[in-house]
Amino acid sequence: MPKSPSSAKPRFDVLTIGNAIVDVFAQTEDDFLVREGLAKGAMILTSEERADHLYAAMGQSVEISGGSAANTAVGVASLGGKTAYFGKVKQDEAGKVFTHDLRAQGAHFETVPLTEGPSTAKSFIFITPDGERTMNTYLGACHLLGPADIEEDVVEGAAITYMEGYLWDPQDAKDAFLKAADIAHRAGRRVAITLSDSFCVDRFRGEFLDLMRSGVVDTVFANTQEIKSLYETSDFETALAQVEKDCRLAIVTRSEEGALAIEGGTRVSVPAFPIDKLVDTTGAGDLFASGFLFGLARGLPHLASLKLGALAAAEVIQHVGARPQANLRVLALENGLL
Ligand code: GMP
Repeated sequence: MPKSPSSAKPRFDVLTIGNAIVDVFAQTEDDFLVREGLAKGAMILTSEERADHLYAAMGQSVEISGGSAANTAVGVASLGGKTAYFGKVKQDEAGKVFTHDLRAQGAHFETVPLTEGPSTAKSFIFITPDGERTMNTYLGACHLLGPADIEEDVVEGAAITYMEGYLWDPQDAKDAFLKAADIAHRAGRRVAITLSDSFCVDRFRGEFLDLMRSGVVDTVFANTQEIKSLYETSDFETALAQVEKDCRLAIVTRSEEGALAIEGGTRVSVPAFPIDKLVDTTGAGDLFASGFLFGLARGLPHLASLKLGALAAAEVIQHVGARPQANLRVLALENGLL
């Protein structure tokens, strides 16, 4: 819990920290997932060899900068917020593209890139005809993100520090996470985690619960599957009743059923924003978080923040890729949300 609200005006609305990844997308049939033994809808960690195999087996592809928390930072920037990002790339082609794309949005991104060693992370993402995405991630350079990459002044200057549960996969990143959370709370700022993926929750359930119960994080983002996995229940209401006790603020997304926020015994919910056609769900949760975090950082009521989240998510699922293609601030203004 923050000890006291920081008196200094934040330099950044949102700092996000995560695995820096370039996404490689291809459309595929469900049969392909079955043949390759891929759990539909999941994020699966893969070796470089296996990634090479999947790339060779993949149809025509398109590469777009990604990384869950980086997508969220870009979404906040697109809404007109000030953002910063920490994540590790190598100075290779993919790393340069990733860096360019973040900075092009005006985000502060100064994490020192690797000059040797593992290459920039890539996620090979298969989009099935129903719009679902199945991700296969080679983490590469992400394994080298560590506590030394936490820029203390940036954390202190961010109203909210938001981190991925995915950071629990590379070894040193969890120490980076804990260091950032500590600095943020000592500066009176807010610390949020996204549970990232239900299989990720399965790998680190105990640790994620500890983070919430001990107050290392004060805000949690999860989708239906993740929250059910966290509490090992098939009943959504049971999971909600638990998370309400474990964390000060919880935001739960429910795909086409919308989303809700729970704080201090009060629940606020919104429907999903209407869409014309579901193309690719990659980034739905990331962009939902952008909208909510932007609203939270600017002191909006949760209902307004949820609506911004739903709007940003609706934009990103109507095209391939997890970065917004439209200016979200313009969209929000057109829809009377700002
Ligand atoms: O999954 C995060 C968020 O993305 C949800 O809370 C919705 O706002 C949005 N979303 C995800 N899947 C769908 C969908 O199939 N239809 C619509 N309209 N929104 C979705």
